[in-house]
Amino acid sequence: MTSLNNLRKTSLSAAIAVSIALVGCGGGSDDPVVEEEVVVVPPAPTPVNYSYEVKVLNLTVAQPMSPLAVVLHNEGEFWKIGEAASVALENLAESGANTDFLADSMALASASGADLLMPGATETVTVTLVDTMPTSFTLATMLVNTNDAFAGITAKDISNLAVDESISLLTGSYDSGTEKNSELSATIPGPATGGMGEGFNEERDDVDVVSMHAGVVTIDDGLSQSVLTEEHRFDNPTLSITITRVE
Ligand SMILES: [Ca+2]
Ligand SMILES: [Ca+2]
Repeated sequence: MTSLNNLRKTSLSAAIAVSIALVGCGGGSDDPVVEEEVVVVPPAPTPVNYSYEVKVLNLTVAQPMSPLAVVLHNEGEFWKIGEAASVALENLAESGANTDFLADSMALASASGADLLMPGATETVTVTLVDTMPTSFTLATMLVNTNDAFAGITAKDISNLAVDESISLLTGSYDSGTEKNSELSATIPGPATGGMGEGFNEERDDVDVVSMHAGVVTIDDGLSQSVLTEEHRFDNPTLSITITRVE
């Protein structure tokens, strides 16, 4: 019994020694070596949102705008005056479809308007980029009672925009240069033709460079083939845009 008691005491002493080593970081040469791997799991970083509310007012008399295409990016321009439009821009400017434009490889985040933006109407679109601060802002929309006119702005610098700060601007309109401005009923997809005119086609029968739009002629100014009237003119700025950083 005595030896058994001694063994128990010895075991108890060893157990105490282990506890000391663990708790007190004893490290004496007689202590048993106890290595415990401590895995430190850092807390997941909180995602940082860079979020922008984009408020757009259609300033025209009778030019509904196709669903807004809003893009945050860090490089490039989505069009350049004097250079050919991308196919995605051609599609947007001729038919109003924005899917390919929003999916451009330069886009880091994008958002679409819900529907047509009617004359005099306002829509707010929110677009958010996570963990990367965007430097550039692009917005495009088709004037749907035209052959291939679009309005918007590309590569607007928003890098200095702090939370709760806004940028307001007016934009004019561009001709994508991809469809002749015939103003024929068969070529205009908007309500001026009851939506019966053609949208996108692959042909480029215009000058094939983007320019500021010279405006429509209309039947009221003597273009007898035109399905458009004086109310479809857009000689003034066509969009009022306010970009507010909200996060
Ligand atoms: Ca054109
Ligand atoms: Ca075309």
